Amino acid sequence: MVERTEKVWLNGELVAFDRADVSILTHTLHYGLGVFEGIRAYESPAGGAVFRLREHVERLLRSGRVVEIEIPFGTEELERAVLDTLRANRMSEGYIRPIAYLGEGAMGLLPADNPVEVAIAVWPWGAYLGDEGLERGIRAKVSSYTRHHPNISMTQSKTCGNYVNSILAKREVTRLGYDEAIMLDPNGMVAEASGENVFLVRKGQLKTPPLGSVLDGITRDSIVQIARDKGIEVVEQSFTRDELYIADEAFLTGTAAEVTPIREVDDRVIGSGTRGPVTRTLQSTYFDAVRGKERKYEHWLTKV
Ligand code: PPE
Repeated sequence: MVERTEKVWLNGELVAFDRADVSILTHTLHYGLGVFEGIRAYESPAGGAVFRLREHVERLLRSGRVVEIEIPFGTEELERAVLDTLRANRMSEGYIRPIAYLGEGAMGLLPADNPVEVAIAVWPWGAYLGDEGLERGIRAKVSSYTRHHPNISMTQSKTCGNYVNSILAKREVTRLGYDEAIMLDPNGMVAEASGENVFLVRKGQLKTPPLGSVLDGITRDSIVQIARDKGIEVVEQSFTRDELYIADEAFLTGTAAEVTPIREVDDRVIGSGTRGPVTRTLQSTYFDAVRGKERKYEHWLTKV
């Protein structure tokens, strides 16, 4: 179970965790139309810092725009709120979960005047796919569930309801003994994992599916920048599941999962069956960047 912290930010105020309750008629609870973010803060030599706070807050606002949830706070207010929530809980490292949801008002599928509520919770969260996963890599399986078609549920918004599809996929493959689900888009091309973007490495080149059926991941973007800075060629190009089978290396990226190597897909060993050299380099630079140990990427950090 996730560890409860003392305070939650709710609609502009820090309140005790137990007082941050919602009504049973919360519209989002019934129909899934809400938007959320996942952000991490890390301990750095200069104290706690949030990784790419501005980009996460902006994506939250964009998510709202896509599904017509008008968030009644601006970028700077939300940035301040994230920092205040961490401080109120005396946390310099951890996971941050802002959520904007439709509160109590109308029921039914036309939530015209339901209030838009905004909450920010934080909690300590270790390696999402395990410490061993970060080091040795995880075993993935292609799910029988297809990832969203943009005309069914749009993919550029982190909409709460989108994650039903992710949960079905994740449950399916973990029940079979795998660590993570890889999902194909409606055309059968690799899209993303249940909550991470996917990359492969082949002949020194890095490849990740283009935006369309995948979320514009902030870790994905960070890895693309880090790779290009290192002179590694990066292409955003669709690929099939079998291209993944014959990759030299593969890995997942996400705020929660960070940079997690994939050592097997559908029981095919990827490359050497462990974390490959390109993955290792990118992962290690990523961890240095988030922990304030890479000068070049210090602009990605906001001090708590
Ligand atoms: N795709 C999906 C579907 C997704 O949910 C995430 C984040 C990503 C890609 C990677 O995006 P980014 O975090 O900006 O690099 N998934 C969040 C939710 C995890 C959860 O279990 O909750 C996350 O990583 O915070």
